[in-house]
Amino acid sequence: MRADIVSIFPEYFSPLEVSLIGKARASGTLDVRLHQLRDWAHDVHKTVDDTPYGGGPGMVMKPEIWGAALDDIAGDGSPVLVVPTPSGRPFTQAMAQELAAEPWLVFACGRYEGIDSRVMVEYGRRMRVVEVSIGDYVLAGGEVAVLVMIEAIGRLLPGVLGNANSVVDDSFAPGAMENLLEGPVYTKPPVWREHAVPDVLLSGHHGKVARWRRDQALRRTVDNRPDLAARLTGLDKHDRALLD
Ligand code: 6GU
Repeated sequence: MRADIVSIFPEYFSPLEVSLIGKARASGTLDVRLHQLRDWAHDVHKTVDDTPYGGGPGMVMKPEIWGAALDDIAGDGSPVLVVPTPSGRPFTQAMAQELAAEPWLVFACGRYEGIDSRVMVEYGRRMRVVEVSIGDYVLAGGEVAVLVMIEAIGRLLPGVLGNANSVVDDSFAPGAMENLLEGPVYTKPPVWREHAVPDVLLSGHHGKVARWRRDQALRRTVDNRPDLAARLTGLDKHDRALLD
């Protein structure tokens, strides 16, 4: 996958040099290209923003600068243009999976009050444009949201995770585990500061371990995410007893 990122703060993206994503880049699975938006601003102050029509607070990013940048980066190609914004569609595991199947993504990071809306209309004529929010809070710019999205997408690319961390068991992954949060995990020692690991995990009964883990996952989902618990399907009598 190729991922172009356009931002006035390309230095925000140094975390993409380390860990899983750093390795995916080194192996050629993921080709990240950073671009400084101001390189396409040609006035002496490299201005990228202006005051909003209709009045109001803040500044809006200028369409000509974004147009010049996106024309140069996309050329005659047809990437998916991802625009992080708190008013976008929610970023979910399903969206991460969809985007992971694309060969080329361009991330357009807005700052201030956002990018002039005509940019999304114009590029929507020649490529898929998706405005995406990573949650119900407001960040100062799209950079951190793009880090989140690239980490979620990058770990789904072929060969990035070993089989040991199969992505089919992920919380939120469409399938049998959909809408079920993962439960607690433990490692050695068996007792730490008087806290013992639950006996069942040391029992060697694989069936009992699986049942216990599922119960814990259900419990955690009900407690932490009642919205997800309400959408759980395929619950048996035992499960329902646990929810009441
Ligand atoms: Cl994608 N961008 C910004 N600026 N704020 C956000 C967001 C994105 N998602 C949630 N808050």
